[in-house]
Amino acid sequence: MSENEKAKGVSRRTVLGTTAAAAGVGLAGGAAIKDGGFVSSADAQTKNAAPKAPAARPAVQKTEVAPGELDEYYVFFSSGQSGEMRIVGLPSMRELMRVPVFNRCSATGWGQTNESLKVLTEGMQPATREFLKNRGGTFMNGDLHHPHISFTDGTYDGRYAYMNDKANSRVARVRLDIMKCDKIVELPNQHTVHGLRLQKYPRTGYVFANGEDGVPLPNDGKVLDDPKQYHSIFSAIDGETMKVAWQVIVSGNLDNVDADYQGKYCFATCYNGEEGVTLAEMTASEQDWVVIFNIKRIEEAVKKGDFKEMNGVPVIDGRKGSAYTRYIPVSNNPHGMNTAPDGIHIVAAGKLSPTVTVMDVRLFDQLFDDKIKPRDVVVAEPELGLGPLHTAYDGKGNAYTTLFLDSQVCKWSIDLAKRAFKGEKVNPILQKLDVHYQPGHNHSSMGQTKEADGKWLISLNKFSKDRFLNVGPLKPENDQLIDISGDQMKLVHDGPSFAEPHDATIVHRSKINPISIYDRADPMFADAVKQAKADGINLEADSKVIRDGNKVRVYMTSTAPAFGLEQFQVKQGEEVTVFITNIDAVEDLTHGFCIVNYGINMEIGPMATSSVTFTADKPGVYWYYCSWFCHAMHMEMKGRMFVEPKSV
Ligand code: K7E
Ligand code: CUA
Ligand code: CA
Repeated sequence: MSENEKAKGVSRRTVLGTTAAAAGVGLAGGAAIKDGGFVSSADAQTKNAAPKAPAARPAVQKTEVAPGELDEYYVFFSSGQSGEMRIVGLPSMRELMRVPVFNRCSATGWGQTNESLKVLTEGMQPATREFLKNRGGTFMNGDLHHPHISFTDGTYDGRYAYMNDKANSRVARVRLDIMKCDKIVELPNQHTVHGLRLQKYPRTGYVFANGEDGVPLPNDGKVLDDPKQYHSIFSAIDGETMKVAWQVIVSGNLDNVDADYQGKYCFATCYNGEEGVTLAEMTASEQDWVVIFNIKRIEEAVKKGDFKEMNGVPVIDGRKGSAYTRYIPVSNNPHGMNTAPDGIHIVAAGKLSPTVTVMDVRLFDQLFDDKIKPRDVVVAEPELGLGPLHTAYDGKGNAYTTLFLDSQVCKWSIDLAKRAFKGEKVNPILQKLDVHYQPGHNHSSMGQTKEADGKWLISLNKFSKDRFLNVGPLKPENDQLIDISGDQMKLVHDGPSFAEPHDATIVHRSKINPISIYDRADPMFADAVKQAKADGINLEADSKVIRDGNKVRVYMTSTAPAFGLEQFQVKQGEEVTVFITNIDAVEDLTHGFCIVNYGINMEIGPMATSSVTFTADKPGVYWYYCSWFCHAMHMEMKGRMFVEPKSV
């Protein structure tokens, strides 16, 4: 390939084209992958060329949120391999907050404070704890794909966000009153958790988590290259206790999942019905399937003991032929699984097929009673375009499916698709809108609840290419805002984002009610309160050093602009725990605590206590300072730690 071709981005297209061809990835109807699946990129070059004249703007909903005004919606964004959850305001698309979950955070001390380490480690499998003993005690990375908000009666209740870590098979929960992660559970027996959705009715309830990769059970090295003995697992986690309630072994693997509005069923796409381990094997068949799980039957199986206990979890056999599941054949390698707000229709996106498969959940009772055949639950299968990945809804009977390869959002009518399926000569496609470029998920405002309001759609595009100032070879993703309130979709905003939003949940602001000042009884720092009590310390008043053998506990208050202690002394080699209590009961008055040249920093929110433990292994004078700008004399908010050398 010439330098010129490379410069034109041909390499990327060629790579995809070659891989796809090698794998025998065929698209139904003989459709070729248009331009290798990527937009032609003669203009995709990365010089900061003169700006193009902006296209004329059609009349749309107002996106400007003027200074002092607030957004109407919260968007809870995943960040993929960055490992955090992000909060964005819509329609401004301004990033409001980052909530560290599976990542380390320099600002807040997530991954370093005792409070965060407890969250990061308490739900670990014993073997993982052992494995990480000499590696910092926690995983350093995470891959957060799917953040979803807890439900009561089919709509958001503002209690929690739940999310998965594809990298290390974990599920986390963020408390929406303080926007901090309070629980993480590592799923046993499962290798990778990809799709994650919640029970919508009567409430959450269960957190459903798909196992993507198959591995031997147990995965202890006795079986290696014998894929026939590999299994994928589906998990249901209790959203209150954050313990795994039950797991189901499935045939094939699992990709994305969703649940009904009746609390009876959940369903997952499978792209590897072949149970292959190479790309060629995973795409060899004509068809894969959607697995439907019968929640009531599974709960009964747990009650009557029809399971094997593995790592403390009841594991049910739900492979083909089981009473607990049904397998609906769909075109090869489906991806997204999305329930419509009508509570009736569910849509599996074809990915390698230009079609999506629409099923009617009202037929599932008959399906499980064997009164109808699996394919009888399919009520439409419209052909939408190339690479359908995910579907969103407006609550008015329309669906919006992302077309990865076509770089478009396709708006279509569920009703017209059903009529076409019955043979009527109607076209279900209402509009196709170009997005920039290669969309994965898309989301509509309140669209994953029974209160879908049909106002906004965001398209989470995997490539931004020429849409922003060039920042080097690593480009941001592009989250595009689309007005869907009228008959026609209208693109209104480009929003760059760092690696890498897969999924987002758009929630009306009336559903979310965070606090501004911590309650002193907050469980996040209950351990610190307990330790202080044992040491005879009143955290809100006392600043004092407690010596306990080789351990030193340093308690201090922080109130702008001073720490309770201007100095403290420890001995080299001692294990030091510093507890800081922010006694400023003032909105937006956060302090930080950073020890220079000791690698320590943490956030202390208004009326919170934060603590950090380290070994004072370097002797000398070390200044500590407040890292959160809090006062006119913030620079002066500091003190000294003296580390007395070990006597030689
Ligand atoms: Cu489609 Cu992980 Cu939801 Cu990415 S997944 S796109
Ligand atoms: Cu306290 Cu800056
Ligand atoms: Ca397949």
